[in-house]
This record gives sequence, structure tokens and C-alpha cells, in this order.
Amino acid sequence: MAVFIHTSDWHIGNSFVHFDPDAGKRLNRARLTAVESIFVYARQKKIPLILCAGDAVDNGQLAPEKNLLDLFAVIKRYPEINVILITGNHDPLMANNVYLRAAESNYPPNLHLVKKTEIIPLEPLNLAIYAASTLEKNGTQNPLHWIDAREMDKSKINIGLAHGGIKNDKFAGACFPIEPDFAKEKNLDYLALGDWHSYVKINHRTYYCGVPEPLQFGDDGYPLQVTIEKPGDIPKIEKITGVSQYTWTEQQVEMTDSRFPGFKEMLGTVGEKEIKKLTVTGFLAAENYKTYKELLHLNRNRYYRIEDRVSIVPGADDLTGVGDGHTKAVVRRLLELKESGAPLPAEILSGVLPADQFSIEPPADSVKNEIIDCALMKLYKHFSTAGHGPDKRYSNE
Ligand SMILES: [Mn+2]
Repeated sequence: MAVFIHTSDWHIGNSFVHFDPDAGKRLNRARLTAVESIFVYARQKKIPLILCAGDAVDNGQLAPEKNLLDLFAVIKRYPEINVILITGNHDPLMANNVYLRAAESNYPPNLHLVKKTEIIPLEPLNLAIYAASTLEKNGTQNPLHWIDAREMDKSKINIGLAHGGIKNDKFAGACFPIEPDFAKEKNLDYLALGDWHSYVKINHRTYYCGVPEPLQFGDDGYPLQVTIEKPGDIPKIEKITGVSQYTWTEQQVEMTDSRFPGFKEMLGTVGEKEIKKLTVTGFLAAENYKTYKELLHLNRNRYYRIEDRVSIVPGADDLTGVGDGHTKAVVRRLLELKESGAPLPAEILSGVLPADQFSIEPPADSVKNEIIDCALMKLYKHFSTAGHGPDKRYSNE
């Protein structure tokens, strides 16, 4: 039986251009901590092998040597774990690459950097690793194209290790294209891929693990624990959780005056290791809007970004100004209804309530007004471009 960990895209030393330099340093320290967590896990589970499918270092040509030495220091702390590392499109083995700049004597004895293409036998595990490093930033060829399926030893567990994009209808122009059925065609028991930043199962034998630590919103990767009982068996894949340090979240809030108290409480509760993007849409009464703007200003540093698309609830003049003849008539009728104090007419209620609840009591005045306001806001938002921008009365943008 062979057990190993498949990981990729560590991107040590990522530039994090949208963050201030201190935050960028923290995020990069977190990347290294996430990588070390993989080694901690491997030691605990006595897993002897980690395969890294490229982009371990961000921007290999410009990366300071320290980035690589920091990574080497982690690898050296776990001498019982063998690491096989290929390069990807962000750290290809071109002239002046940091892997080539670093002195040979600095390399951890348990690290095997694939320099070009290699078949690496690992006898104790009955494994053969077919691996290829990228030598340039772009390529139109599958990095493992050279594998000869006829010459493969089927008494071994054969693993492919490559960095590239799956070539299918959706991604026809993939860089370093890899055919979806490549593992099957080449008799590989497992194909460990890097490049995509989220976990994706292509088929029973082909996986992207994604980043162990997110680089941006939407990244959803996990180091994978791969277990293969014997040659030819379907690999068992387990996501290793608890490795990533920061969570990147995007939240959307549709604002109303009744939701405003809850929003106020929520706004200050961003976790220390949370990168959060907030988008707020909707309308607020003028008195709430002013507090809302102040709160956004006070809390803006807690957020990666706050996208503010809230407007002040439009007044009667604003409302009667939107739409054409028919819309204007509907708006006028709704405004009259709100001011009149009369109950909602049955024909409106029957449009709102389920058919079996016709006999229900007419709603209280406050609920009635909420229904009318909701309808008015929807009409206003639909017909007025002003409903999509910040209100000029309080905005200094
Ligand atoms: Mn990458």
C-alpha cells in the first residue's frame, strides 16, 4: 500500500498587491505556516512522501533567495519526509530562477527538485513517479507527453506529477494542456496536478488539490491524502482540512431599515484571520443612512473592501419621477394607499397571500406600510438609475 500527500501552488512570497506591505508579510507568513502544517500532519500520520505539483514559490525569477531558504528550513525540520517538487508556470526553471540561484549546499537532503523530466523509483513504497518541471512560463504541450504507456511497469503504482490546465471544451487554450483522460491513456494509477487553485476531481485518477492557503477570493484548495492499496486500484482521496490560516469571505447584504440593527452588530465582527469583502445594497431612511455611513467609515479598515450601494429611501417626489405612464399611475396609487390609512384592497392582498388564506385578517398598519414600501422600492430600483448609486447628500466620494 502507498500513502502520500498531493499538494501544489504554495506561492511562497506572493506579492499581495492589494494589501499594505505589513498585511502582505502576514499573509505570506501564513502561507509558510500552512505549508508547515502539511508536514506536521504527515509526521503525525507517518506519511513518508509529499508531492508538490508546482508553483511552490511565487515569481521564481524575481523571488528573493530568502523565500526559498525559508521554505527549505521547513522541509529540513522534517527529514523523515521525502518531498518531490516540480516547478510550475510561476516558478519555471528559466535562467536566474531562485532554485538555480540557491547554492546546492542549501538544499535539504530530503528534497528532490525535478530539473526537467524524470521517472523516480521509490522502491520501499512500490511507487514510480513520472514527473516534469516546467522550463518556461507558457507551453502548448502536456509536460508528461513523453510517458510511454507500453513501457510502464504495471507491477508498480505509477504516479504522474505535472503542472498544467485540463484541456477541454471550456478551456481549449489551456497553458501546458493536459487531456482529461491522460491518466487512463498512460496507465497512470494517479495523476497529481497543480495549477488550478481550487480542489477539482477530474476523474477517479486525476485531481487538482488547489492551494493549501487561499491567494484570493474563491480559492478552495486542500492538500490531499492519497492511498492506493495496490497497482491498478482506484485511489482513495481524503481532503486534509485545518491547514489553511486565513478565510477569505464575500458577503452580500440587502439592506432595509428593519435589518439595520442586525447589520450594525455584524459589521464589527470580522475575525482577525478573516479577509472579507462586503457588498451592501438596498435603502435606508435618512436618519439610519447617516449612522450607516459613519459606521462604514469607522469599520473600513477591518475589511478588504466594502462595496456600498445603499441609497436613502426615496421621498414622494423622487418616486413620482420614475417610470412611464403606467408605472407612474401605480406609484401614485401606492402612495395614496399609504397615506389614506385605508386597509389594503382585497385584490392586492390576494396577489400577496396564498389562495387558501383569503379569509385572513387584513394586516396591521405597520405591516401594510412595509408591503407598500417594499413594492415602491422595487419599482424605484427598477426604473431609477439613482437607486444604484450612493446618495449625494451624505457621500463625499
Ligand atoms: Mn499557481
